[in-house]
Amino acid sequence: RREALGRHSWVLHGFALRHADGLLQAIDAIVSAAPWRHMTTPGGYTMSVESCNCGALGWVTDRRGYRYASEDPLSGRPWPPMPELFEALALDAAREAGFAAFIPDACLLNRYAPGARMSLHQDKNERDMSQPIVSVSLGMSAVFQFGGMTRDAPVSKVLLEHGDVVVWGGEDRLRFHGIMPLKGQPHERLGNFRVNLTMRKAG
Ligand code: MD5
Ligand code: FE
Repeated sequence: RREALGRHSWVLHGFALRHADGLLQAIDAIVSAAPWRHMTTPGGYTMSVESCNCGALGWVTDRRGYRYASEDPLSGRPWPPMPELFEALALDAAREAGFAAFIPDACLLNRYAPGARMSLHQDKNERDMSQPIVSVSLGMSAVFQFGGMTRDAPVSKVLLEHGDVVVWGGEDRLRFHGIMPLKGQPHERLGNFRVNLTMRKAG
């Protein structure tokens, strides 16, 4: 089922379900090389989500700011490569949402435990804003907040469940968005966690 979120954004319900096992295996391999860590914002706050990256570029934040980096600051080594399954799924989902030939070079993995959240923000560290963003939700359900072009614009709420894929492009790419504090039942596969993959063309 394809649900319109905005004029250029879609929730593809259950789109990643048949790949869940492969995705979870690939995630285990990634975090054994680039472990989950709480990053620090430029303002000095520790993020409640734990993050890591795979692909040529990875999104990082610390006291110096937000940016994309080709190496993991924890190890000084390149991020683990993007699994072919991630790339294929992103390309398929983007095509389903009307964006041809999306080739991501960056995948941010976010892990939410109960209470973890992501406050309203815009994604604007990427070079080419005409490229869409594809996100894959796994594990516990979360309430996604989809806002407008300013922080104070009204926000709609959408439940994102295990296997859902969301594609944002065009004018919706720069909307404010966030994740409400995680709560609810543990997931049968992931227990007390939600994991989100955010695939982007960053460079
Ligand atoms: C998450 N992550 O569930 C979300 C999924 C992030 C982040 O927001 O920056 O790590 S991606 C949601 C998203 C991405 C790009 C644009 C929009 C939403 N949008 O315009 O609403 O961990
Ligand atoms: Fe974001």
